[in-house]
Amino acid sequence: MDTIYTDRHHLHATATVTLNDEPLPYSEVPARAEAILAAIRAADLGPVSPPADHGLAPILAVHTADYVEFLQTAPARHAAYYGEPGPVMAGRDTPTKLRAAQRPPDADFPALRDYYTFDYEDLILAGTWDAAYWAAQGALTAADCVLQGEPAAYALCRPPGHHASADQYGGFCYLNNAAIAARYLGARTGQPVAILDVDYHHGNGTQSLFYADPSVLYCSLHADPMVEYPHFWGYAAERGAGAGLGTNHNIPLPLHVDDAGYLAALDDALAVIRAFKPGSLMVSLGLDIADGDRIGDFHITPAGFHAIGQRIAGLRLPTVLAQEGGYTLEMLGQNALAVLTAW
Ligand code: Q9C
Ligand code: ZN
Repeated sequence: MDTIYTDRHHLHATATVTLNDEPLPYSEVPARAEAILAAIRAADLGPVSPPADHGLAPILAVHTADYVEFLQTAPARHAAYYGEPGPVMAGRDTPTKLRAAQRPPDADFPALRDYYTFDYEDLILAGTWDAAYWAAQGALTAADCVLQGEPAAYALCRPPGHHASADQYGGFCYLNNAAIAARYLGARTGQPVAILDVDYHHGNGTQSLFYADPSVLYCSLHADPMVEYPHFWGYAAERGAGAGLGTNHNIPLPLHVDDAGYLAALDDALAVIRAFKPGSLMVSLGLDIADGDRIGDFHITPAGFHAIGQRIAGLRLPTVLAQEGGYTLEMLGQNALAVLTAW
């Protein structure tokens, strides 16, 4: 299988960031992608290629122009407002959960910063835009591989994407790599696209982007939002809207689910995808469902990951996989390979 990877993700790294003179704890680190890359190379999974530049157009087919401009300029806006460089960190003085219809004025940088995020844990660093841009290009380049006839391709994306909506970042995500590639696949093939999201967390950004779109099915297995991030989305009752009613399918799972419980739910998801009759499949590949993950609380073993890969590959759809979460460095390579070697 082809892997698309660039080391430009290192531009988004919080290692030197401090908060009140303490290092900032942050699990979404460059070593995640390095660990997966090393395993892919050691196992000789297939060629590793850099992304091709598809420009801004496919990104702007998913994200609003004002949001993209904000991500590009946030560090400079921060410096101009505070008189010192970033990092840009959301504050807690604006009611962002009650999303205002009105974008704040440019002069009110703190309000603008909080307007474009739905949580308080992410940073925009000087290199965040470039890293996110190239992650999205990686997903698009993996999509090109399947458009050219490969059965599957893997985008080793960092930062991840599935929490990012049209105009908000959060949950370590800035540009929604999977959504960008899914919309591109749909446009290029003229056929419906299914997105299967196996990350531990519900992909609220992806859901929101395609909620009323009947041409894209979003189907997600994730920890019950009643007890897990992102808390406000991911319930089974969220089924789509308007012409897209019925093309959103959430399967919340209890904490501590094991291989058998997960695979039974996955079979339900795959039946929904088969019934939708997509022309291609986008997989949001979160490895934070692993037993022992630093953030996730599921218990999927390497054998479980391989079974997950085999069942998804059994759909026999042209498949693009984009890396999402997964936080215990020691396990990422083995678990990624367990999935990818199923093709
Ligand atoms: N105390 C992805 O996996 N933080 N994002 C949870 C834990 C948010 C995860 C808080 C986790 C976001 C792509
Ligand atoms: Zn996750």
